[in-house]
Amino acid sequence: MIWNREAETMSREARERLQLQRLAETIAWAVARVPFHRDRLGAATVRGLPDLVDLPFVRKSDLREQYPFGLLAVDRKDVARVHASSGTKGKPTVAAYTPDDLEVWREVMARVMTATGARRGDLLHVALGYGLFTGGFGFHDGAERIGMTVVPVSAGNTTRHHLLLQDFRPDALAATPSFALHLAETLIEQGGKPGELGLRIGMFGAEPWTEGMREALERAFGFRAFDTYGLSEIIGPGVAGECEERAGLHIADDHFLPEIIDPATGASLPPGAEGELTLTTLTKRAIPLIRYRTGDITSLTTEPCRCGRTSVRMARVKGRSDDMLVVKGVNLYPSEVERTLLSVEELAPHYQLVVDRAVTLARLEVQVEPVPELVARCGGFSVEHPEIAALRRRVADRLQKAIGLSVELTIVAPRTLPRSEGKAVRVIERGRVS
Ligand code: DLL
Repeated sequence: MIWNREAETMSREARERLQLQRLAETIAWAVARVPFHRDRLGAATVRGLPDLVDLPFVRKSDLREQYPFGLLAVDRKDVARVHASSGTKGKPTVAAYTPDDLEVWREVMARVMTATGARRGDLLHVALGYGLFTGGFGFHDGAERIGMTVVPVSAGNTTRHHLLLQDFRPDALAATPSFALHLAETLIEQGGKPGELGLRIGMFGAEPWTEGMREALERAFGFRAFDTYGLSEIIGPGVAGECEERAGLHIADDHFLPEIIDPATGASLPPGAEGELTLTTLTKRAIPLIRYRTGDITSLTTEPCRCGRTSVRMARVKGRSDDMLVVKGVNLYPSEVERTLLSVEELAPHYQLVVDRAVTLARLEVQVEPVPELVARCGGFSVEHPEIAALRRRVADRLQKAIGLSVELTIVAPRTLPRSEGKAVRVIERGRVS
């Protein structure tokens, strides 16, 4: 099913015409109302989409400098809702919405959710946080737009989730991949069976995850899992999402214009090349953003999708450019380690990277838990047990081949690594001098 056939299947030419018209409107709107944009864009004229590359970027630091309302292009009184990022790395970045912006958000979320096979009457269990975080409200509003029955459980309180999942028997679950895994694991410990909850669809996002994680989630719950992408600065979840072909995420590019740039030089990169995703809002009125550098590493494709949607698609996000680790001169994203770990049957999908910066050349330790079946077979957990010791050597070897770096691999006892209730923290830095 396609939610908005006209918008989602329009021809390339019609789409580009619409994008150009909306881009010109957005620039005019921003320049007329926001000193920050006026100073930077001045009399910029965009005659064609390729002219976009001549415009300056907006960075997260610009948003912080304009905190809280410096980038508003409407009167504060015309803002219907405010969200914000968690602000773990400084002041939060503020997202604001006019009533029309909220309409756009509902529309793009309705598209993303319909693309997963969700439909009117399906019951959706929302296990994403409600509050300043956009996850809970984004899925909630989109589901109501489709006519789904929404259960707004929010994140945290695992026992409450178990009860409601078992009693309400939802058709779909929206969560971060790491929290969903935690829900499955704890439910099994309580004697429950996640695979028998009757869930058909899992909608995931808000953090990087791999195909291996998708398989682990699908094995545990017996549903099909879909990737949803978004960020609060642009709108929240709903910027892009997978359809049932699961061959990349369809970007709602009639509302958000994507580009890929080289994160080091800022140069524009062609379809297929991996780089940093940069987005321009085409319909946002409260805080329009032109060439916003998301920090997310991915690639784009304009190849047609079998589902019939004609939008540009983006690959799964590999990670944020600022989450990239440089260990002994090798660039590494946590998701690359995840990919290798999750291809090993005896390992559980619970891992953590510990980077020790106290030593001159950063050292990387990968900590990972074994599956409970292995521990049971070994008669309890011991790193010295021959099976666990052999597993350690085998995985260290595989990692070395996959990422080109010899890492210290530690197999830790089951349930020792922290579990996530929202976005998982995959990297722990030790000895960082700030
Ligand atoms: O995480 C919005 C969201 C909520 C998306 C629920 C999907 C589902 P922020 O808190 O502003 O917004 O964080 C945005 O999270 O720049 C990416 O680095 C990361 N991210 C979001 N979705 C994905 C994904 C929400 N599907 C930041 N894969 C983004 C990988 C993702 N990373």
